[in-house]
Amino acid sequence: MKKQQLILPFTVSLSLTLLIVSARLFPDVPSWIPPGTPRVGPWDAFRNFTGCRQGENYNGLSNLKNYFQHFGYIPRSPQSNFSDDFDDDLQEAIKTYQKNFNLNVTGQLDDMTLRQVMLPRCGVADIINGTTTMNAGKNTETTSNSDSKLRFHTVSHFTVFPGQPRWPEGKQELTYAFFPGNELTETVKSVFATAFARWSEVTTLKFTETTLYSGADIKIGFFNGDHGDGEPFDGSLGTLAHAFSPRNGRFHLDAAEDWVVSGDVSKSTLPTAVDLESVAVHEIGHLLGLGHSSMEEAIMFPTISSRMKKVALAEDDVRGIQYLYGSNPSFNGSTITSSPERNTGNGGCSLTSLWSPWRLFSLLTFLFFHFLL
Ligand code: TQI
Ligand code: ZN
Ligand code: ZN
Repeated sequence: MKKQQLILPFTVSLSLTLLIVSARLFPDVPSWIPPGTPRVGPWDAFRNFTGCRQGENYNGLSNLKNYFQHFGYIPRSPQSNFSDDFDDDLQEAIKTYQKNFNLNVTGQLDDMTLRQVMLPRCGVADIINGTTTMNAGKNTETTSNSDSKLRFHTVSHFTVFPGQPRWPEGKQELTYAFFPGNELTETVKSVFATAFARWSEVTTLKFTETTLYSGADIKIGFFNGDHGDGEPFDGSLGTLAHAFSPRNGRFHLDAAEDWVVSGDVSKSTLPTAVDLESVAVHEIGHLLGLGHSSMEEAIMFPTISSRMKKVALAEDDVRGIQYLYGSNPSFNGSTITSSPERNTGNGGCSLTSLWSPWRLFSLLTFLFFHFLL
């Protein structure tokens, strides 16, 4: 029942959107975003702040402070109107940001820093309640590598949750189950199985599906909006999914996304298409105890674009999961590449920052048919 309610209008409007797109507008994606075209992001104006100096005042600098506040680098305060002064708070924010993104920690608005700022990114803050999920919260020397000789050669970028929660050591086998109300097809379930296999390949963990939802270690479900855990979903894009740290096991996906289950997501005509396996691999990392990584290739890096597929674990993800659970004796590292399967499809749209007429159009078409049917 529920499945039909959810999926039918969805597929109908989806296919109509696709039809309209190919009939009235453009045959496929590359024709409207030519390869190599620099995409104009909402934060492009920040380019003008290159070289700004501390202690001086620059028109519009408060917008940059808002950006840093949004992502957790400047604490929220009751008086929220920022000045255009390059003050100490801003400099501290820049330094922490530079640490998190592996930039030279200069506290200056240099070219590389502003380039990073202007990139599309995940809408979720890097620092929540004063705790950074990335580099800056830790001391590179005391990271995971116990072998002191290796310290300077293998700087790890992965993170774990505070207190290093993980699944019990004696428990090699974790069960997962799908929320029965979703009535997912075998094809959808197999995407999760593949995603789990990517992590079990490199550790001694095993994942098996069980039909007993209430008794499963990991509970997977697609939900809309407010679904009772205090972390409501927000419709298309924005938050795509969330998973809790061990040993909670809840793995929720936003039912309102245009999930791509199979096929080439980069060829999708929908700018809002999101690759299910890519998100599943990332969320499973959280379920197992990994936080975000500051290494761009990593599955646990906190940015992914729509119409992008990124499913292969990077070395950093492997180091992270093996730090928590040890390695799989039969894993020889051969499947790990330092440039994992990533597909930017030259037009990967930002999750949070694309308000093109195109997106508006498809959104409206979607809503139109959604309510019509
Ligand atoms: N969901 C966030 C995420 O999974 C939720 C989140 C933020 C979170 N911080 C967390 C979950 C810490 C657990 C622990 O990162 S999301 C990406 C990414 C999202 C984001 O919908 O924004 C992916 C889901 F990292 F690429 F941006 C999947 Cl892959
Ligand atoms: Zn939830
Ligand atoms: Zn994440």
